[in-house]
Amino acid sequence: MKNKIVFISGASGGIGKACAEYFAKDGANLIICSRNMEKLNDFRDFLINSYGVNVLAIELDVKNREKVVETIENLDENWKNIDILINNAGLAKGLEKLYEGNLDDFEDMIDTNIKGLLYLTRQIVPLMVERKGHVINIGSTAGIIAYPNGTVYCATKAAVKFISDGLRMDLIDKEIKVTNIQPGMVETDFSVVRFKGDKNKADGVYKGIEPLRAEDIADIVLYTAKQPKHVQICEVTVTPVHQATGGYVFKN
Ligand code: 8X3
Repeated sequence: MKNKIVFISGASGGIGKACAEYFAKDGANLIICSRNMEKLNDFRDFLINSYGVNVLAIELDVKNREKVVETIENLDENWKNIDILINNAGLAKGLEKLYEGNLDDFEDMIDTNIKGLLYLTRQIVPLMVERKGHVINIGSTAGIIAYPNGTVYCATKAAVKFISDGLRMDLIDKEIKVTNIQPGMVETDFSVVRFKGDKNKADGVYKGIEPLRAEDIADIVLYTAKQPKHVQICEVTVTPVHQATGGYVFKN
């Protein structure tokens, strides 16, 4: 990945952060974005010092359409040569029956997981069409089969699958690959965010099962990015050994 430019949303924690480290270790230069600038600046310094790559850290809430447009338009010309876009920013909020759920949570998930991904993709893919590129979306097993109390989250990840499929078709005559990575249970702060800071509840999700780690996903993302130019990995579904679907899990 030497001299490649990789743009990663949601890069201050979890899968996005692990991806940034794996790509930096492999020599890529990075544009890392997050809402949390304090964490992001420390992480940028760590990446530069540890791996000697160039890293641009940008405060960005992908929900903010104007800010996304402005951020990409205002990138220095060199940084506009983005080779790989990793659409990682996403979240689950709440675990409730749809008819009892919180509308603000619904909107937060839809605005981040679908609209934010679309804003970035719409701005960055045109920068790739004259050259070549790769869009890697972080979907979910939740986008393949719904699970109880997760309807809206699952629907947003189903949208990520269909956006990935449609974009792959739209780019059929271009040298641009589209990959949808669909992880099952990954222990990050995903469940802490879902349960709005309730750490006990979040820990309960992963009790009795060995979940995936963010690094497991980063390793797969990097693998998909390193394929020969004629090889496009369209989808990867990856779960812990004791998880079959989002809602079907064996716990000891
Ligand atoms: C997260 C997958 O199974 O934890 O995208 O809902 S799961």
